[in-house]
Amino acid sequence: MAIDQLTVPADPGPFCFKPAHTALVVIDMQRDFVEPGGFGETLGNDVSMLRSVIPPLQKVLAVSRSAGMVIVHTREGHRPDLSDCPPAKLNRGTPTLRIGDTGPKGRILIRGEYGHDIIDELAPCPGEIVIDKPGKGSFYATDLDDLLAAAGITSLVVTGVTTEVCVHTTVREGNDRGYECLVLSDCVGSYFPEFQQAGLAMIAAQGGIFGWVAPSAAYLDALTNGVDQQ
Ligand code: TIU
Repeated sequence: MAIDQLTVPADPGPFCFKPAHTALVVIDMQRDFVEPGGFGETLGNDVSMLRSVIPPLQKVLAVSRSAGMVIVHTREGHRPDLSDCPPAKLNRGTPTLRIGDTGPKGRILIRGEYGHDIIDELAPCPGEIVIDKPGKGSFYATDLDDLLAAAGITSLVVTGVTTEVCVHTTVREGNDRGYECLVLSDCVGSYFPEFQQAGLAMIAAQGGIFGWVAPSAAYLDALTNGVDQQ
């Protein structure tokens, strides 16, 4: 019998979800953000800050796959001719290398380059959805909403990097589109510890203004031991 509804103890209250109608979303776990020589490092960040999410995320991916859930991976990046990169993004800040420049892992944040792809530890399996997005949010200028609707998805379990940038933007976009979003606190990472803390607090504040927050252990416990509540 298929599991109907499960409950995860979460902040600000229980998160109820049906695995058959829930997608695990893994945001931008690309070499460009979590390995040296990529976009994240060119912005002046210590990319080792993000690596703690990899082991718990591997476990979450494995158990979610076993449960037969829809899996979505996203990648932030641009066409080789930069036609989808607005000047406002291209010229922002004072990075050591700009988007499109050649770094040790290929052209920074460009589709098809080694640095743009997802890290080996979290590589997508055949049949999983991979969304290439030009912005911070996973819905802007992508067909994610259409794909989720076609799959009957109403809830999202959100993971990846970075908490206050692409994770937040995606959760806000998803929440506005009517998806119930659970963010797994140890499976999202920031280059800034204070933003990690504040970013998670902002999601669950005001009765869950954008969604719910829980550690991955609570989600995994529900998926593996959860009582079917029909
Ligand atoms: N710089 C930063 O924190 N994040 C991004 O630019 N993109 C994502 O969050 N993926």
